[in-house]
Parts: sequence; structure tokens; C-alpha cells
Amino acid sequence: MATLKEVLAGQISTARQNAKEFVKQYGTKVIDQVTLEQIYGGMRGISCLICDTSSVPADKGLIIRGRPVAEVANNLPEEVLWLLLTGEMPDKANTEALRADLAKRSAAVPEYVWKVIDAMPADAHPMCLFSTAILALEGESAFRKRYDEGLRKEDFWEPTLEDTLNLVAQTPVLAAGIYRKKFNKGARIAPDAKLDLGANFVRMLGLDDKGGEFTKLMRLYLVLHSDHENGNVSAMATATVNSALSDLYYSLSAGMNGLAGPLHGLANQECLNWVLGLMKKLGGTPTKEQIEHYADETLGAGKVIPGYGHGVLRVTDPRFECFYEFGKKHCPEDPVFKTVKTVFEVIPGKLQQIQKIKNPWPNVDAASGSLLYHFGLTETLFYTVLFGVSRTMGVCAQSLWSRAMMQPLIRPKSVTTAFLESTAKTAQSGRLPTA
Ligand code: AMX
Repeated sequence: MATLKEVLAGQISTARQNAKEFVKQYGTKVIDQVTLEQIYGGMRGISCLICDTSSVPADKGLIIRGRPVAEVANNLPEEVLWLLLTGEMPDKANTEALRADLAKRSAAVPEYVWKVIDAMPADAHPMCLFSTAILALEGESAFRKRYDEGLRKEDFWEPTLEDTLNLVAQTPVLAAGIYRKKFNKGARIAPDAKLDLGANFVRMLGLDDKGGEFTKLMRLYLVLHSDHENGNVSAMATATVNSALSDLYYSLSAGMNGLAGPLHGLANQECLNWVLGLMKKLGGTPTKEQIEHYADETLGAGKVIPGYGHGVLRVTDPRFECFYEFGKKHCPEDPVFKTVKTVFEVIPGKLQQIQKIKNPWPNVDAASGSLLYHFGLTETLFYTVLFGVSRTMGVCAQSLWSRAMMQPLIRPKSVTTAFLESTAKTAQSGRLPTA
């Protein structure tokens, strides 16, 4: 049985050769062009990044290594991690080897990190604690040690794989420890070497799961949030920092700081708070008319409806659909889930009436919180940390391949307003179709 590292080593040498010949033959071809409105519009839609771990077509949503996300939704997070890294689904023996390896690594979180977390103020947001904990572990980076010893560029990916596996194994431990401290749940619970990532995470959180349904949700959660190509804030931040050869601890911490924003990962916290606020105001499960009115108030106050809209997607997020199906199966009568269902029946129609909104449909964050809430994880402040634990898999896999392909420093060019003003007046209009 070939190990993960051996599989990657074989793939990397072929991919390097292919890329070299590809660029030599087609290096001057024009792939996209940039309009003024794209420069002013957050670089939306410019095809200028490479990401092979996943893609997000606007009309389909997340595709992980060629597989629509719904197809892999019931796989273990360990299997999806292998898929992200290698493009292949592992067999049983490989899955078990990876599970055991990650479980072993999860037990090695150094004690000093908890001292750092304990020294933080009680009102620090869990995402701030999570990002700080990752950064505090930077001294553990295999990449940095090997780099300081004089590592060759061709070999950068090897310690990046070590850092990837350690971070995937240890971020659930950090997250669970932060959860128990922040919300006064008692002492930390150690991981169990016999469990898989999802089951271990539930165990360390210390929440009741007698029926095993919460563990199923956690595995699904870890899979659905694992990757979303490279153009989103957290992935791009991770990749940009990593391109300076800052190791994955620096890079992932930077990515998590981006995930902590309300337009990105924090939307899952904001979304359930919005739903709970609605229920509290109305004293129970609201009607469609009441939701319309509440949405009008939100929009009238100049706020966004969290959980709806997307920078790339133009259809209902397939990850939302997976969570929605899970809710219909496991907690159809839960009042919060029922409210999320009615919100879904109302909000797209409402947002469709606002011309500037390009996508009125729900994104991944619209339903996930109601399911966590049902299983007793009621602290909405913590939700983005769960997203971060999962996203660690994708952004680390992306960085591994960037180092494997010996990609250079990310360094686009900025221009001044004066340059744009003079250039725009003489430039041709029209743009090539986007990918
Ligand atoms: N509610 C109200 N207004 C919205 C909206 C929503 N859900 N979605 C978009 N709009 C507004 C934008 O704020 C923008 O208004 P402006 O021109 O006055 O600034 C206008 O519609 C055009 O935006 P867009 O081109 O459709 O979207 P975008 O690419 O600029 O932004 C996103 C995408 C996700 C930030 C936006 O849809 C949003 O704020 N949604 C709510 C927050 C959310 O759910 N974020 C999570 C996204 C998924 C994730 O990363 N986890």
C-alpha cells in the first residue's frame, strides 16, 4: 500500500513536468482581461488564480476534484482530505491509515498553547482565540525548521505536508478546548485514538450524542465546508501569506482572520442570530408575512440578510441543500429548523425584487446553524470556528500543491486612480467571457 506521501510524490513529479511544458507552449496566450468595473468591484470574476483542489461554477456550486459536493457529502472527512490532496478517493486501508495518523497527531498539542488562550480576555471572540492558538503553535512548524536548515525548493512540499496533517489533526483539539473554556463547560477532554475526526471532535466538545446523529452532522459539516476554490477571502489570504514562504501556521492564521468577517465565515453566526432574533421578537415560529416584515426591517436598516447571496454562485448552494436534507431527515419538527425552512420560502423572492443583488439564493450558512442548535451546540459565537476547522483541510491542501508546483510569490500590480482615469479614456471596451 502506497502511503499518502508516496502517492503525492509520484503525482508531483508528473504535474511539475506537465506544467513546465504547458507554460512553455502556451505561456503567452490571453486567458482573461480586466475591466475597470472589475478593478472597482473587488476583482470579481477575474480568472487569475490556479486551484485544482476544487472549483465553483456559478451554476453548479462546489465541485471537489471533479466530484459535485453532494456526491462526497456522506464520505468521512478523512476520505475527503485524501481526495483534496491527491484527487483520488482512498481505499479502506488508506483511510484507516490516515485516520490513525491524524488521531495520533491530535494528541500532541503542546501545553503552552493553552496558557496563551488562558491569558486572553474573557470577551475575546472564539475566532480570535482560534486564530491566536494556531499562530501560537508556529514554533511547531516542520516547514520553518527544515527551511532554516537549508531546504531545497523542490522539497518544500514535504514539510508542508507535515504541517498540513498536524494542523488538520490539531485544529479540532484547539477548537474544542476554546469551546470548553469560553463557554465554561469544564475541563478539556482529550482525543481518543480510536475515533475518526468527526467523532473525536464531538467527543472533545463534550456534547451529548447518544444516538450518534450529532457525529453524523459533524462529519457532514467538516466535509461541506472543507474547500471552495481559491478566490474567497480565507483561501486567498492563506495562499498569499504562504506564497511568501511563511509557513502554514502563519498562513492559516491569516486565512482564519479573513474567515472571521461577517461577509464570509461569520455569516453562519450572524444567520442563526438573525433567525433566533426573529423568533424571540415574535415569541415562536413566525409566519411568512412576519418574516417578510422582519427582512424589510433588516434591509431598511442598511444590513444584509445573512446566509443569502454569494460572490460567485448564482444558484442555491448545493451545500445548503445537503444541510437542508439532513434537517428534514433528522429534525423536521425542530422550531428553529422549521423557521429556517420558512425563511428559505420567503427570502429569495424578497431579494429578487432588489435589482442590485446578483444571487438571491441561500448559501452554506443559511441552514447549518439551526442543525448545530438542535443538537445542543447553541453558542452561535462558536459557529465560525467550526467552519475554520473544516476549511483548514482545503486551504492547507491548496498550499501543499502551491509549494509542490514551486509557485512564486503572489504579487499582482496595483495602479493609481490617475493611471486608471487616463487609461480608461483610451482603452477599448468589451471583455472576454469568464471561465
Ligand atoms: N442581503 C442584502 N443585500 C445583499 C445581499 C443580502 N443577502 N447579498 C448581496 N447584497 C447586496 C450587496 O451588499 C451589494 O450592495 P451594495 O452595492 O450596496 O454594496 C449588492 O447587493 C451587490 O452584491 P452582489 O454582487 O450580489 O454580492 P457580492 O459579491 O458583492 O457579495 C456576499 C457577496 C456574500 C458578501 C453578499 O451576498 C452578502 O453580504 N451576503 C450576506 C452575508 C453572507 O451570507 N455571507 C456568507 C457568504 C458565504 C461564505 O463566505 N460563508
